Amino acid sequence: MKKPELTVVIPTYNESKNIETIILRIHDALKHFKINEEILIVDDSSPDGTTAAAQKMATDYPVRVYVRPQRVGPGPAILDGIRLANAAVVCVMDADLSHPPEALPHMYELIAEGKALLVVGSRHVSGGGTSKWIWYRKFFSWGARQLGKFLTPVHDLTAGYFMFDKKILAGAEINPIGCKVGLELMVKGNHQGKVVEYPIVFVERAAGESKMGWRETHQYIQHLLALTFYKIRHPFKNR
Ligand SMILES: Nc1nc2c(ncn2[C@@H]2O[C@H](COP(=O)(O)OP(=O)(O)OP(=O)(O)O)[C@@H](O)[C@H]2O)c(=O)[nH]1
Ligand SMILES: [Mg+2]
Repeated sequence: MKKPELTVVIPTYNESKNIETIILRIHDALKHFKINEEILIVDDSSPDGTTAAAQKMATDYPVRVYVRPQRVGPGPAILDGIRLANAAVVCVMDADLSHPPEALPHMYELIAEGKALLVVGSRHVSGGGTSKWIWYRKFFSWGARQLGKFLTPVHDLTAGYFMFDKKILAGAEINPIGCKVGLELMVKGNHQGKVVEYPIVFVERAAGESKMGWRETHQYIQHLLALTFYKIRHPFKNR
């Protein structure tokens, strides 16, 4: 495999219904812009055959599959993916097609042209949005954003779709509580404020089941508290 310019890390658990489509859409979107990618699937031994479905795709597409022995949550899977990425630029996205792969070349361009070190696929800037969210989900999402305003100027701080130059990891202690690795990078990454929000429309998952619940909400609140203490100790970071 030629050295990739971009590694796309996808944590998976029971995503066999989505895996083929997400890989095809990522590859098509990037091929068009002649960007060499590596798609790194980090699967927690899903019982539904996600690993086998991803390995099958690896014969025809630049796919690597890393299998972890048991389910530990998307956060640790994403960190493993980042650690194993071969490219200098890394993107993290979900497998359930909520994050449009067609945004990838545009996000990559912002980094390649030196305009950003971290790009957030954002639902909360002009041109971005969410489809079909019921009112209480909108309310919780709004509440979560209000809690985090002190931490970062980024509007979509719970974004699960983000891309960064690995340089921002140098000397940064990336250790999120839960799955919000993007938020951890916004606050602790060495990006010197070079963060751009690229608008995306978040699409509801069509196949497979959501794995998010109260445990994740609880972890998110703990994570916000930990980052608040971090911010108090490092008030000038990325200013
Ligand atoms: N490796 C790994 N991946 C996971 C785990 N739990 C969830 N994921 C993956 O993490 C990504 C996000 O999970 P989702 O269930 O879509 O969470 P969500 O987007 O907050 O919730 P929905 O909007 O309801 O889909 C998906 O690609 C999941 O397959 C896990 O325990 N291990
Ligand atoms: Mg999802």
